[in-house]
Amino acid sequence: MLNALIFDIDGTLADTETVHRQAFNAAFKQSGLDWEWGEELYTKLLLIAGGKERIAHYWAQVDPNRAGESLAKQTIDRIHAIKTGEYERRVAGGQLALRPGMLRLIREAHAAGMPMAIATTTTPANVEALLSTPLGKDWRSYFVAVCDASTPGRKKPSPDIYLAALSALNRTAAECLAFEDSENGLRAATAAGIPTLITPTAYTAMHDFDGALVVVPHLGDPDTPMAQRLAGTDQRWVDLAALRRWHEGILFEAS
Ligand code: XBP
Ligand code: MG
Repeated sequence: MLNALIFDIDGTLADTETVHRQAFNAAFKQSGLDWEWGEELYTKLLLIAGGKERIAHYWAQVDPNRAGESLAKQTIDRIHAIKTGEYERRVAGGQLALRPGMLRLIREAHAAGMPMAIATTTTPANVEALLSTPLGKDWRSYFVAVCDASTPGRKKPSPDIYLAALSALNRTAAECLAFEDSENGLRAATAAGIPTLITPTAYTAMHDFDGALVVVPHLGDPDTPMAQRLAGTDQRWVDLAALRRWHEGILFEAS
């Protein structure tokens, strides 16, 4: 029986990666670096979870000698702090809307007393900046736990962040449903044993989602319906009842 929902942030609750990419490029420029991450390169770099890890990976590719120096970690931390400030500035005040259906579902689940948690690789300040307008300044009250880059453990595709969320929720993996956008996220959630719903973005549409419980383009809303309808209904958006049906194994009908 479905007893908790666990949400990824980047690419899932909101299509954030273009803004992240813009923030990285602004930080590189402010740091006097001639690095520029275009969409094609960033799509590849997104396979590395974590902004600091992504910078380290790229630096090792373009300048392995300097990337290996003892002060490299301090340099990366400095660049990433600038990047986080640039990201916060770009999403603050609701500048970046949540993806279709996410706000509606979170409110429905909250009203129904369905426990929820967040399991993200991203920096805590980014979650605050993204959610404090659509969910309000007390956005944390919607979630039993917010597991993020400050949570001990390895980053996705390791299951660590989802195991931390399960522990905070005090739920078994089988009682939960995870929402993800990427192959790394799917691997992390399924390695923790959690059935997973995938809503891809342009950055992850080409990923392998084998093993997902269901893949939908987005959760839809009455005014932004999905192209498909839900099995046995004329409804074209995902609500708690649909999630319960999928979780019990009544699969999605695409038409
Ligand atoms: C996606 C990530 C993050 C973001 C950038 O996180 O891998 O690294 O791309 O944010 P999610 P930071 O698990 O929410 O999909 O620079 O703060 O890491
Ligand atoms: Mg994601």
